[in-house]
Amino acid sequence: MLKNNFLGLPPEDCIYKNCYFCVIPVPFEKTTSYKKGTKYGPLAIINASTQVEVVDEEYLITPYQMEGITTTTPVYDHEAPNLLNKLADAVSKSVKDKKFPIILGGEHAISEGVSNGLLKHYTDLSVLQFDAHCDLRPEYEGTIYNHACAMFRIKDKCKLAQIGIRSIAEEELPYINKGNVKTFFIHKWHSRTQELIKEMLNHLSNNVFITIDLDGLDPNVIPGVGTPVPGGFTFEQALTIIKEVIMHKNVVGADVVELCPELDEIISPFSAAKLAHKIIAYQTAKKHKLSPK
Ligand SMILES: [Mn+2]
Repeated sequence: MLKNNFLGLPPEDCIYKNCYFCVIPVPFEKTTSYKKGTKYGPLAIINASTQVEVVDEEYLITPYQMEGITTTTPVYDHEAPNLLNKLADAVSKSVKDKKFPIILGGEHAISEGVSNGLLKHYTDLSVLQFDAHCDLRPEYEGTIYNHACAMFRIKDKCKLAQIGIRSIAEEELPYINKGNVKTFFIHKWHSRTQELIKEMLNHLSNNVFITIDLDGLDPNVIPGVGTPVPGGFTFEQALTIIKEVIMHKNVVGADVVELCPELDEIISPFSAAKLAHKIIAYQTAKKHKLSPK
């Protein structure tokens, strides 16, 4: 266990076997194309999480006391294929142990490992992707494991709803709104969050993995990302969408990736930590059939 766990909880409250939520740090960065530093993301989120209040303000609950939050040792390998296998095993183990895995990246390429781990347990898995970018390139800069390819192989294994999208490359065009992929460009949906949620829920199967590339949010909200693009979701929009998908589907895991703390040491890591804790709070509220206060 890390000395500094998620939320900075006393070690006796974070014993693996007693906890439902399992935070898995993955400080992997190999292919970042613009600003580097996502390998420092997990530690920055965990450090910032010690400043997040343990009470959820919407439900007036203390999730760690109700369900427990443990933080595992980081999953790491220098090579992408090995890293993806190790991460798939770690995620699969947490599901086998009846836990809810929350992975902290690291660059977006790690999400394939998360989905592979979940696919061992859920055949009808679908993916909700928050992102400015489609991440549908077959390969980029000489590797199929580039963060710009994060969703290319995932889409062949499960349904994919991409939201917040406002950056697309020519080679991604053939895959937009084809097969398993439903791409929600943000310019069409920015002022229609409820309709977006309805359409998105229609596309997703019951078991959902939420992958949050932090650049899906607006750079005014989270400036510390490797490849920022203006025009993203507000924090409130992101929370509304996450809450609705958790309440209407069986969300089975989540990741929060692409934080680049060197570009913003305070607001972005804190916002990422708060987002992760909101996922925990919504899951806890759903499990206990609670309504917002
Ligand atoms: Mn992105």
